[in-house]
Amino acid sequence: MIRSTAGNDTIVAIATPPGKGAVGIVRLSGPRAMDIAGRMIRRPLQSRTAVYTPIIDDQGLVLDQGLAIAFPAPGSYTGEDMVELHAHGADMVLREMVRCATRLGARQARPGEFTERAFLNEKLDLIQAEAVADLIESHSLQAARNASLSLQGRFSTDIDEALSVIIEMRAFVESALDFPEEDIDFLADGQIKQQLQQAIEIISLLLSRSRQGKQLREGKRIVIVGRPNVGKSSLMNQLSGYSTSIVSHVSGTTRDLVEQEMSFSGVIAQVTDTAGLRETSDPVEIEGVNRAREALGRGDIIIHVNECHEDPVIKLDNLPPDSEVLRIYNKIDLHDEKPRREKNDAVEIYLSAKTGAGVELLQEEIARRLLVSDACEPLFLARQRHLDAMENARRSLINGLEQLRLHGAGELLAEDLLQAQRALSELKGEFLPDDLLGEIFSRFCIGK
Ligand SMILES: Nc1nc2c(ncn2[C@@H]2O[C@H](COP(=O)(O)OP(=O)(O)OP(=O)(O)O)[C@@H](O)[C@H]2O)c(=O)[nH]1
Ligand SMILES: [Mg+2]
Repeated sequence: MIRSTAGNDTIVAIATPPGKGAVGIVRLSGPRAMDIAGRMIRRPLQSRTAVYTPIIDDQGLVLDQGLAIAFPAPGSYTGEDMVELHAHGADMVLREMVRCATRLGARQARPGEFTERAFLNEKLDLIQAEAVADLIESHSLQAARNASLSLQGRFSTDIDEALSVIIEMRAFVESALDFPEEDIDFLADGQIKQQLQQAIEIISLLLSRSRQGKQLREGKRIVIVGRPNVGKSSLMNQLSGYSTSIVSHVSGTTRDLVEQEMSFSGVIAQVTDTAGLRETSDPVEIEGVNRAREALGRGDIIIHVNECHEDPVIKLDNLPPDSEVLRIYNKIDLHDEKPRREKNDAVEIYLSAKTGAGVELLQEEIARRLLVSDACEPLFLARQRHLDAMENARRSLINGLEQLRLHGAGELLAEDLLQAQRALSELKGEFLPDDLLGEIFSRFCIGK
């Protein structure tokens, strides 16, 4: 199936990140890629071979000296004729190379357009295309490893396995509907029931690996909460290593959410400092407290800060169901306490956000919780779109099982199977409307 006519123009973009670098790469893709690049080096390109060459603009000026490599269609990343021009990593030169290519007839690529063309030319399915973006943006080695497996088609194969079971069932059910006189007894046969259960099982397993993978892809959210003045912002600053949040002896200093990305043993997480929780009549602080409660409701790890020997410890409500609370007893320096970790109804850590004593105990606890369990099965770095599609497929199959139980089989089971197949096919990018595809690729970086 040709997904759609991929671009029939030629696109160009810088493929390497902005800034200074040893090497910078400009890529061209499309029917005129060879012609335009050929005019920029004024010598023959060689297929899949690096040619050392001056790179020359349309006025005949040498821009740089570098390499040109041609990848003829269809054996290229996009499936079209492609050329890479490797120059030195100087922004100005690379931008001028792009301008020169556009003057010669190429068009500046949109974000993700190279990968979109790869998808449209069926070099990748949508899951693999999204894995490209995930690999580039991965926050940890574990995430990168799993993105790479998706890119190699590991997850697509799993979806195909579920799809093939569904398609087989559809063929059976549809033929029974077409030839009712054959009177295929679904219940007695038991095969459809078994296959339905098998498909539900495959998808349930995929869903659980995907939920964990989604967390790995997005990074967990850590929220610091507690009463005013207990040292939340001081702790935030200790964790980040610099003065992210304002600290003062005045109760109610923090009003807004203060967010900071931090790395714990190489795994990135989003940490949020919040306003102290208390009843107040100050309208600005009320808004701050509301925001703090909302943030609390979104947290994966809640750092509940209390002052050592303060009583009573306030009870947190609105905790998300799968969240974990780490209870901190701060300001041990004022109470002659030693830094330590205890385990009661929650993990409790005694520390001083002022001196830093005991902060490493908290960092260890956080790091332990950030690592998603390394199951033997790889995780799928899912997006919400994937989870929704799998949920829909699973729901349709469960409905189908119910139909089978109540009515033997029939039109409704056939419809459920069709819906399940459609949901999984959409996951791979088939039957997706163009605007949704456009939106998915627009989140990629330019040049990818
Ligand atoms: N001695 C001592 N003082 C601390 C410690 N942690 C914080 N403080 C002090 O306690 C006061 C409040 O600290 P903050 O970090 O601003 O507290 P907060 O919980 O963010 O306060 P709000 O934003 O008002 O809710 C400041 O004067 C800090 O210097 C600690 O471990 N030991
Ligand atoms: Mg504060």
